[in-house]
Order: sequence, then C-alpha cells, then structure tokens
Amino acid sequence: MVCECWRCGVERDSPVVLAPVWDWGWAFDEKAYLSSKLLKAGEDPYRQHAFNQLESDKLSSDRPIRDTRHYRCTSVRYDPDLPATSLIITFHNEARSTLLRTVKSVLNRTPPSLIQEIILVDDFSSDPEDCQLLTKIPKVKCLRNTRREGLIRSRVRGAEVATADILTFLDSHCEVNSEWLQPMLQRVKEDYTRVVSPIIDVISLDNFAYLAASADLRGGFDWSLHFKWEQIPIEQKMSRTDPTQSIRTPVIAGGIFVIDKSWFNHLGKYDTQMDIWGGENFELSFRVWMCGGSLEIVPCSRVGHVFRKRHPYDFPEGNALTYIKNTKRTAEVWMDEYKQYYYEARPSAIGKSFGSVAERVEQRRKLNCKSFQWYLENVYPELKVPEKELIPGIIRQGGNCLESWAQDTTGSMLAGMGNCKGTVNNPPVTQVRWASA
Ligand code: UD2
Ligand code: MN
Repeated sequence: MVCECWRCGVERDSPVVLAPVWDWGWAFDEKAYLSSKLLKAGEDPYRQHAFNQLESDKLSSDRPIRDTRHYRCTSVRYDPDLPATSLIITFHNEARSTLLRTVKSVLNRTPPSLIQEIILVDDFSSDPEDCQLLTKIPKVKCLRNTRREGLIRSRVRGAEVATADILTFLDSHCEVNSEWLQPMLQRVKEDYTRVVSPIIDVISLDNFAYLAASADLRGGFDWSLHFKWEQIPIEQKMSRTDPTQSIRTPVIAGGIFVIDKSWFNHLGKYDTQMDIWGGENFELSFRVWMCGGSLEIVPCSRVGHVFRKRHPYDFPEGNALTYIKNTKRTAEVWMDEYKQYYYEARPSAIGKSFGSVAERVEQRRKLNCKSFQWYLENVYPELKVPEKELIPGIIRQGGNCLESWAQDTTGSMLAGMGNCKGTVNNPPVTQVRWASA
C-alpha cells in the first residue's frame, strides 16, 4: 500500500458513501451562522486557521463521507444498552464551518440515546457567538472562558460539568464516521480502566478530502517527547488475525478519546498547570498505563481530523516555552531517572521554569503508580534507552548500571550489574569480574 501522508499514515480510500441517518428538524439558522464569517474576496484562505477555509466553507455541514472501516467491522454487534456519553469539544477561534461540521457529524452519525450532551468550551475566542449561536442545536451547551486557558484547563472545565458517566473528547475540526462511538463505548463498558481512541482519519487541510488512515499504526514518541505515529511491532502485527481487535498503544495522539468519568477523576483529570497546547497527551498516557489502566486504538471506530502544519493561534508565552513547560512537567512527574534522556534530547528544557509539580507527584504517590521503568519494559520496550557511559566507571542502561565497586585480592576490578548506585559501597545484584588494566 502507498503511504500518502507520513504524519497521518494515509493509505487509501474505500468506496462506501454514508448518508446522514436522521434529521433533528432544527430551528438553528445555519446559513446565517456561516455567512457572517465567510472569507473576504482576495483574503488568504489559510491565514486564519492554517487550513483552506474556502474549501471548508464550500462543503455542506451534512456532507457524506466514506466509511473507511475494515469491512468486517460492519458485522460486529455491540451491546444494545451502551452507556451515554458527554462530548467535550474545546476550541479557540475555530472556523465556523469546521466547528459546525464537527457537531453535526456527531448528531448525524450517533444514536441519539448515546449522546447525553455536547459541551462546547469556547476558550475565549474573539467572537462569543461562535459558540453561543450553536446552543440552538439540540443537546449543545456552551461554556465560555473569561480568559484564554488553553485546551487542558478547558477540557477539565468541560469534564467538571459533564453529566454522563463517560467522557468523549473531540477536537473542533473533526468529522465522525459511521458507528464511530459504539465500539469505543463497548470497550470502556467492559473495563472502565481502558482509555480508547479511534483510528484518526485525515481530512485534507487543502481540499478537505476525507482520507482513510492506516489501520497498522499506534502512538509513539522519542526521548524529546515528540509524538509520532509508528507501525505496530511486527510480532503483534503477525499475531493479529482479527482486524476488528483493539491495538494497545503506548500513547494517544491526545485529541480524540473516550474515558470513564470516575476513572478520569480518580486518576487526577489533567495537570491543570499545563498551558495552551502540548504534552498533556504524554502525561495522561503515562498516568493511565502506570496507574493501572490501559490505552488502545479501536480500529472499528474512525474519526476524521484536519491535521495542520502550524498553529493558527498565538501562545501567550511562546510556542517553544509552552511545549517545554508542559513536557518538562510530564518528565519531572512521571519519568523517574529516565528524565535525564528527555533533557539530553531536549537540552533547551534545562533550567527552564515549569512551576511546582509537588501536587502531581503526591497524586502519583497516593495512586501507588508503577515506575517508568515498568512502563518501558511492559508497554513500550521498543523505545530504546540510549546506551552510553554517563559517569566514568559506570555504564548505564535505563535504571540499571554496570558499575565498578571493589578490587579483589589480585587487584582485578569487580563490577556488577544492578540498580544504579554511583558508589562503591553498595554492591550491585550481579557481580562480574573485570581484569584491571
Ligand atoms: C494534537 C491533538 C490535540 C492535543 C494536542 C497536544 C489530535 C487529533 N489532536 O494536536 O487534541 O492533544 O495534540 O496538546 O489528537 N484549543 C483550545 N485552546 C487553545 C489551543 C487549542 O481550546 O489555547 C483547541 C483547538 O481549537 C482544538 C484543540 O484544542 O480544538 C486541539 O488543538 P489543535 O487542533 O491545534 O491541536 P492538534 O490537532 O494539532
Ligand atoms: Mn486538531
């Protein structure tokens, strides 16, 4: 198969076209909502939103999209009594046409009984009406921040007013596909500690074509805490005989997932000292895995998303510093001694301020979460620990060190492999003999 988009893993399109399943008979004046924000003649269509707004504005809010699932998904049956969910969509200056299409695709392609409410959190957009006018649509509620908070605090605000037992987060420029919600709700209903994501299809930022993403990808990252899509390890791929089966993922992309509300609260929601954008997906992912849950991608669920190449909004503290603050908080709370590799890979983070993490560290302690070493060994063994000598006389790999700790009677050095001690007084667990030079 040909990969057309490295970032999103797009491979192909399948030919089934969906029609909206039902109509609400809304009193909402869609034309008026959209027409007041159309582009002016000659205006750069990418300027405001970093995607082609002209193409988005041209499309119907009810446009059909292709059913990109594996054909075997269409015969999977879900419990008739799945729990309802509160949807939470935060946005800052989203284009009206994409925001409306996100909401309408949800209403058009989800059984009404599964949607408790759609909570829009307007993160202090320039025009309060972007959000307010949409409350004429059934089930839609609007909260508006009185100052810019960023997506992390905005999501927590939405989650705190949600009335359903399950939370579903979406970005504000998505289109959900056929039967997108049921397979994810099913997995969470069976085990509330699962946190699940769909396969995220790609809506082209240039022409808004809906493109299927590869079903063989999962979330990964490097030591600088840079997210990337990566191939499922070959052994796992070979042992997958059922294409409808969930895929364990070390991290989620961050924007689109379903989580049990009590589990979300129990685990400590989000780190609300993180600002604007970035890093929260690692923090949540490490927390879920290390504190007793799991993360998976449910391949029978598909949601399209407009992936962009730049941020269309400003960062009050600057993009780079904000990403550093958020990822540094993640590393300091969750990565134990492995945080040194984060600093090596992102030296610009050294010495930068990141606030206090005392509360989050305490939360981790109370939850009795496992170590980052456990995460590496059990969840993400493919993330290789850089092999190098850091302290003269000590060869470190992860939390283990090969250290010299004594001389025997012949003058040979004794060295041992075990927990890093950095001192000759604590014999490591296994001893090996090195001839001294
Ligand atoms: C990805 C995630 C995104 C988030 C981010 C890391 C997907 C599809 N998207 O980036 O959800 O996890 O990685 O932080 O996985 N927003 C606000 N306030 C702000 C800034 C953004 O409400 O100050 C909204 C924005 O309108 C959008 C959402 O947050 O609905 C995510 O922002 P994005 O679309 O710019 O992030 P994306 O998709 O590049
Ligand atoms: Mn997005």
